[in-house]
Amino acid sequence: MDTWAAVDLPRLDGAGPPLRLYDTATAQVRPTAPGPTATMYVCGITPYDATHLGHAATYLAFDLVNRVWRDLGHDVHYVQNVTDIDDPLLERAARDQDDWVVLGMRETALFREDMEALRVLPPRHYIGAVEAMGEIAELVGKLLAAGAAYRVDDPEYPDVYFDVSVTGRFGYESNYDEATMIEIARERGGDPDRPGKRHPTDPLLWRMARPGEPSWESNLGAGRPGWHVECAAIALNRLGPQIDVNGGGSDLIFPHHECGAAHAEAHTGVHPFARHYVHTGMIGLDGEKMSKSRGNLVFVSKLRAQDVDPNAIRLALLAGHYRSDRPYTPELLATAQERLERWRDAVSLAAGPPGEDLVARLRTHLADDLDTPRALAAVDAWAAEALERRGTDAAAPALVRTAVDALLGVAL
Ligand code: 5CA
Ligand code: ZN
Repeated sequence: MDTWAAVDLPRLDGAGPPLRLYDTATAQVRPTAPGPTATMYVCGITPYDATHLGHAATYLAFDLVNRVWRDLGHDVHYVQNVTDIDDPLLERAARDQDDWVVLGMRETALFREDMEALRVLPPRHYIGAVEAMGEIAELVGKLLAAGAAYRVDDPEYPDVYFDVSVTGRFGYESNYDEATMIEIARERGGDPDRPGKRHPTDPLLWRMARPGEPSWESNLGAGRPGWHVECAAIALNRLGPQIDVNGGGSDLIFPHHECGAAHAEAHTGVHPFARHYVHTGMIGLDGEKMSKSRGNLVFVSKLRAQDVDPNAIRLALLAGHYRSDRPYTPELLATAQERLERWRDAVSLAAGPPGEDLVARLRTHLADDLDTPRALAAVDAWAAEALERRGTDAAAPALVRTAVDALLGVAL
């Protein structure tokens, strides 16, 4: 698929400390240690509805990972998928008497526009499940051949499942016990009670064609893939057997990232698949997680249509720490708009307090598990001093404008 347009990324002199991120698997904030090319796979949208502020917050967090790594001089190989065939898409299309292909294309196009407006650096590869169908089926075939997968004993629909016991490590990513895994799998699209499975948490790899459902021909028989193997195949084939960051919202910790990691590791023998499993908190509205299925959504595109500056949306979502579940409120956006104006006023002055110290603080705070609340507070402090005319450094406003652009992605 086409990715979205590149965003201008200015260079800053010098460098900050290495990026440290919280890793779900080891439950620790640990330094990332990428080579010259850092590799990141972030799960993309299921395009049955428009981008809401929860999605945006998640992609903004990984955009900061991208920006901090680039500021440290790494090249970043970033891959994202689009789950353009899955049950939720088919259900929504049926409900609205829409064509699932058209629905997926329309919402993906809108997502790209939203990401571009939010100044999110595009992934190098933006891959739909449908276009990756051949490679997904191939990975399923290899897992079957290796004995890591099996067919359920169902004469009508001999679907293919992954055997979670093969790696001997299932559960290492989420750290959930089996009862918890079963419970969560049931809530999030799994089928722990299906007869014929070896373990309740074994995830679907290939669903044989059902009447009235889209399907693709393959060596496995006509059908369509399970969800986790889609991401495992797309990531492995572009980024290799081990990646620096595997990312998504906290609702992907289990089963999605646990299963994706198990698929990859069963295939390659390389552990861990990701050096860091990084998860963002959920954005809520009126006390509930913002989600397509609940319908309590604030869409990025609606805010844009109301002429809200996307830089203010960025600041609103970066005002909280990426790992905390946090509510969205109209006040959050109003505060962000005021902050944006203050920052713009400050960088428009002829002089300000020296900017080098602020650049160092921004780098330090972001390197510390993306501490955006403190990073924003540091810019606030510089802007307040500048607006009180307490600085005489004529180069400072331009330097701060560049740093806020490069590191926070906010155009002043
Ligand atoms: N296509 C799959 C991943 S392969 C999927 O989860 N799609 S999604 O459209 O449901 O979500 C896209 C991303 O947004 C995921 O990382 C998900 O964890 C994140 N997300 C969904 N709702 C929220 C929310 N309320 N707050 C923060 N992030 C969210
Ligand atoms: Zn995914």
